[in-house]
Amino acid sequence: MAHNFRSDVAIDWCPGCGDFGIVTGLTQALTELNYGPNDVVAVSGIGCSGKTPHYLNMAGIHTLHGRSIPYATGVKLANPRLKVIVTSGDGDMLSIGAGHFVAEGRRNTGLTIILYDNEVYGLTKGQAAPTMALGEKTKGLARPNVFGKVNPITMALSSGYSFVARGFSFDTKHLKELIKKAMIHEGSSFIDVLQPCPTYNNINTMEWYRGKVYKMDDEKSWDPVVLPDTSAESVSEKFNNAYKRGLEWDDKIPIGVFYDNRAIPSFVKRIAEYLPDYLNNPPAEQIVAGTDGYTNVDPFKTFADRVI
Ligand SMILES: Cc1ncc(C[n+]2csc(CCOP(=O)(O)OP(=O)(O)O)c2C)c(N)n1
Ligand code: SF4
Repeated sequence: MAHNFRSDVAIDWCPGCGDFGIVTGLTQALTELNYGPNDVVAVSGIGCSGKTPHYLNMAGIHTLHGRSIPYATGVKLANPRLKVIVTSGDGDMLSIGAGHFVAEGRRNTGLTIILYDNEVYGLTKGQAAPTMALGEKTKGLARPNVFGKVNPITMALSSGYSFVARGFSFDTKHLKELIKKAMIHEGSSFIDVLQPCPTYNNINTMEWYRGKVYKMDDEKSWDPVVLPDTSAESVSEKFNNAYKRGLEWDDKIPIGVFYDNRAIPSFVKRIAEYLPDYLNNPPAEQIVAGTDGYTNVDPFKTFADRVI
């Protein structure tokens, strides 16, 4: 029988919050991919979005503000067989966590990062998050936003993420399909999910998004996939097309897959190339202590063997 990924914990998000649609899309994707509770781990930072692991019936870690990626990287590298999902707010990921976000793009570890993008810091009462436009004034702000905005899509592309997509939390079916694609992607995947925060953001509402989002996947000519035999010229064309689409944010906002490069080896694969036993005997499965409780690990030998 398929595992039920929704936990019994009562959800305390506000009515109408876009977070609900993300959890629905995520749990449906995990079920359709036939994962069991021991196949996946969810890691979050701090924020309304950070509560997600509590609502999932599987292993999860609610970590420090902005630090979900380092924790998730540790989980993935300790046991590369696990699928590791990061659920994080735009404040958590792109403000305090921005350095980790960029570093993860370069590594391509194999995490699936889901950005809960509501343009505000929901949990701390509606301050401007890094995705809010300069001069915007939501009801949570005393004065118009004085900061410029970052663009999560172009930021992910420039950081090196090999799978970059955008979904909308009120199109759960479409989001579920994006999450499935992201999870089977070998390298790191990033999905920017547009979601309303009805409590603090009265501008980017469900209706506002509904009137603007369109699906790139509906266009027959849109092909974001790079395979190992794709020519260098075509790779740069696909990347440039993705970047150009990533800049669209006016009357029309694209959702769907911007870029899906399957040719870049994941960090796990790169490590396995110089530590031949890594995948057969990953750190999480090694016996690190004897029956006396003392460590078996000899760091001097480990480094002598592995570091040139
Ligand atoms: C080191 C640190 N700095 C600041 C905070 C306060 N804080 C808690 S949640 C949060 C922002 C959450 O916003 P976002 O990531 O956009 O998530 P949302 O609540 O909108 O889902 C902040 C600044 C904290 N908990 N820890
Ligand atoms: S404050 Fe906003 S983001 Fe947080 S639960 Fe309420 S509606 Fe959702």
